[in-house]
Amino acid sequence: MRKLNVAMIGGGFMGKAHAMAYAAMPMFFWPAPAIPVRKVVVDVNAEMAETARDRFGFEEASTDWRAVIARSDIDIIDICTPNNSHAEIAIAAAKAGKHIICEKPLARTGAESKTMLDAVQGSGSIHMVAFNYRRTPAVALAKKLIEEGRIGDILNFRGTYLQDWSADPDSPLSWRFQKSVAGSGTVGDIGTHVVDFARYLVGEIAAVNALVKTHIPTRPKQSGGVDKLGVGGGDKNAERGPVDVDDEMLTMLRFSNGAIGSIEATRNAYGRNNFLTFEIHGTKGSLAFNYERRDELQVMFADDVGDARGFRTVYTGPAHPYGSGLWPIPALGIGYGETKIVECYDLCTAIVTGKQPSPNFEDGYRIALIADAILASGESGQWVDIP
Ligand code: SOE
Repeated sequence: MRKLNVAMIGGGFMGKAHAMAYAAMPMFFWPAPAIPVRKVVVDVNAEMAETARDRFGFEEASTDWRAVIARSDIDIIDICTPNNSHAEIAIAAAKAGKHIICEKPLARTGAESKTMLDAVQGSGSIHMVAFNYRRTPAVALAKKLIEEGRIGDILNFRGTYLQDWSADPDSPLSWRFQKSVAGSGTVGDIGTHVVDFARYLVGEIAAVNALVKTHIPTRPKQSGGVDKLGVGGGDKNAERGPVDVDDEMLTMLRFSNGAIGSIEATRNAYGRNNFLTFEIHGTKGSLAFNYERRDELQVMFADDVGDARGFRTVYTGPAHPYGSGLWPIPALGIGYGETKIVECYDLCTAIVTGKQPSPNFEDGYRIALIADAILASGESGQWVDIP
């Protein structure tokens, strides 16, 4: 069976999820499209790189991503670093003809994302951007039902991504609050996951009209090399630094196919943890999903008989997308880790078949343009067309 040597750049929170997927993917999907080999992990200093090697099961550790990209034995460059380094690493990887998976959002802006798209075009690289939530079987099932016409023509998409890890004004100044590193706040970090759902399930977004707000203008600075998220993560008495990104967004959407919709995203919604949802209304029925109950898809068909009309709960399992590789009966449950295992399966399948996966850098670029338009509309108060 073909082996694919992986070099993972960044051994933090996302590195953990990706490393687990490399190890577990062939355990779930067998025969696997290929066996990913955890070859080398790169981190910012030798201690962190060695720790990541021991913890995540890589053969080697390095602090020099350029030298790793130059190696002829590496097939996949996996970018798990903060947003400001995605472009430089991806462009170097594309020049070296490597396959690339890049954490989301693709980059800080549409213009920066375009440099990455230009680099992969014609390079022979397979490229993927890691919007993993569309790999939840219930979300893929929604896509299948829509494609089969089971809810008719889509009229409306209503999406949310609500979290509360930054609701406390004394929670630490993660890089996610710094424009130079992150590009934007909720818009890029979590709003883009919902934009990915909207494009995947409904179609291209033509225009947005948004409200964008920063509620908490300063936060305590962090010390140490490891980024801290949320309550209890830092020293609330530390010197405070500026937050120069948004922490809440709300936008109306116009889709190219005539549907309309909305997206709300915030990391300051006390009581909401990973409340990533959509509700979709079509001419023949409706679908609703909530990631906090990610095994379930709520489905309503308008032609159900009168006294049984209403949403039904479909628990995903072997009969549903990716189900044959996951667990043998419905409702055993999938988690965040399984979405990454499915993502890894789709990446390896793309590499062995030579067909670009989705979402790829083209999708990442389109999503970045939509994020730019949301921010511009938040500034101007006007509808903004997506170029
Ligand atoms: C923080 O909001 C975060 O870690 C996001 O960056 C991820 O994309 C999301 O999956 C979980 O929350």
